[in-house]
Amino acid sequence: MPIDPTQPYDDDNIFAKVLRGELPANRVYEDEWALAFHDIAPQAPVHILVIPKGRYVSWDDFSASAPDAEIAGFARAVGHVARTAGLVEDGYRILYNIGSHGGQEIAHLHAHIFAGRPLGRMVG
Ligand code: DGP
Repeated sequence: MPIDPTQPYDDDNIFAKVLRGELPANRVYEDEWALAFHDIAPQAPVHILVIPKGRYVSWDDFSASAPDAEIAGFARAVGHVARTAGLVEDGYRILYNIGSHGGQEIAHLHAHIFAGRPLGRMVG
């Protein structure tokens, strides 16, 4: 069920529980700004999710209201995850779903990192 990106942040969302350690996740990286873990239903040979530690529903509120240091820290974490996973040589895709048409289902901002096969040029 797609979420409304304008809704207030809900601390009961699944990724908030992963951040607090209340739900298990196959973690691959963590720093001051971000946590990365494998997607539970991978859509490519590599499918990693990177989430900010701050309370943001989607790319919309994050890009509008997060402090510059947090945006930079998160962006660097996403790149670091891709590099340390060895994805740069063959390439990869970063995807943010936002709201209903984007197909966003979890109301905590997450970057999808897809890799491991040619990903095509699809938009949806
Ligand atoms: P989106 O549609 O952009 O909101 O993507 C949500 C992704 O989260 C989707 O690819 C499946 C994944 N996902 C859902 N629940 C869990 C979970 O409990 N653990 C993990 N690791 N991934 C989850």
